[in-house]
Amino acid sequence: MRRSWAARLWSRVGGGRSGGGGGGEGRMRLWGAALQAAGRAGRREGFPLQGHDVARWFPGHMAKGLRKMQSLLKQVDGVIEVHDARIPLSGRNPLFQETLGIRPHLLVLNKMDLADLKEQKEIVHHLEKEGLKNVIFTNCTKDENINQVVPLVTKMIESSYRYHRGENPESCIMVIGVPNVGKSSLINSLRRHHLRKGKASRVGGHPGITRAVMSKIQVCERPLMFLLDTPGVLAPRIESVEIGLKLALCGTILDHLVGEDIMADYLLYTLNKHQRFKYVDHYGLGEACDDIRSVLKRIAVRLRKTQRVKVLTGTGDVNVIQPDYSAAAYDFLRAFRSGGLGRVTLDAPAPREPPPPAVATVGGHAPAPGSAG
Ligand SMILES: Nc1nc2c(ncn2[C@@H]2O[C@H](COP(=O)(O)OP(=O)(O)OP(=O)(O)O)[C@@H](O)[C@H]2O)c(=O)[nH]1
Ligand SMILES: [Mg+2]
Repeated sequence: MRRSWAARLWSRVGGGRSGGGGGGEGRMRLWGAALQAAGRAGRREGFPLQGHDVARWFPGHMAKGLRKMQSLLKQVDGVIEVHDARIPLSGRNPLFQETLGIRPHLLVLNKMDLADLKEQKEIVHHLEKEGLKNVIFTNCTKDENINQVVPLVTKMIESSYRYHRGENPESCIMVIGVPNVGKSSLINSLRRHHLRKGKASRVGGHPGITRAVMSKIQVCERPLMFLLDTPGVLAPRIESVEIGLKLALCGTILDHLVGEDIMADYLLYTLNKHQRFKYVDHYGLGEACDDIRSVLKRIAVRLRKTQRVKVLTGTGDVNVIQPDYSAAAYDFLRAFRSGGLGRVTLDAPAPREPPPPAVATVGGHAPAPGSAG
């Protein structure tokens, strides 16, 4: 299939492991180095997107939900936009900024437990440049950083030019975001943290769990704060196939609308590109590889996921046992989504601009304007 010279080279680099002399730790180190080298040398330089459509998924409940959210905007004091920390720079619905972005706005990058946070600073810097000054990373399943949400929202509301609270001490915040990013989980987590109360909003592992704008849910007593849960809303037109694939990998679009096969291939491409090689150990593959068919075949064999296929030959029907590629792709996606393949961030922030060149000074003083060098 799509097996470039580089991929072949990669397999050879990996293959050198068994042939190499020595053993134990030395070999492990060598193997680690080989993987690194392979990561640089053997991965695909790009992902072929031609011939693929951008997934479209804008069912009725999303359009209805968005209308309702717009109509309720006047009654809320602020907006918490929840997004997936694995795609901090892409996939947010631009309609939110256009139609709902006028209120005090907090961006919660949730599922931080699944994201590779080594470039967190660069990401925050990048978002700041886009005008997003209030960003928090959270893990709603373990209530990590949840204690920061209410104080920050309160501060944002109080410093907003619309703030004239008068007698009414309560605030109401709308929680928005694309599907399956953890909006309802955030509400439940805040209630657990501040009120020691159980779930108030239904949560689920696939997109489209919350179907309608819900009534106000109290999440804190002091200060008195209510949150409005809303259905996940995707942009009616997703910007590009690549963003669609990232959204799909994070489970915000129904898998079958995109196709598990291309999602698995894009996942493999991304893991290799970002040098996240945990999948090699996870499936006992022995070596990194950039050919999805070969990876899925080995996953299927390892998981004993095979299927009988009838093949018509000249002498009659023959039952052939084949690897179940779909089951393997599904397992690969599920492992990624549950963190089994390690922490991965699918977006890479643009490199920071280099600092301006230092002005040469003489004796600690900058040269006077217009003076000769
Ligand atoms: N690993 C991890 N999983 C999370 C986190 N927060 C939520 N989840 C899981 O993500 C899935 C979606 O959570 P929901 O709270 O239903 O997401 P939602 O945004 O309300 O989804 P819709 O209502 O469908 O738009 C569930 O399986 C949650 O358990 C988190 O911080 N880390
Ligand atoms: Mg929900």
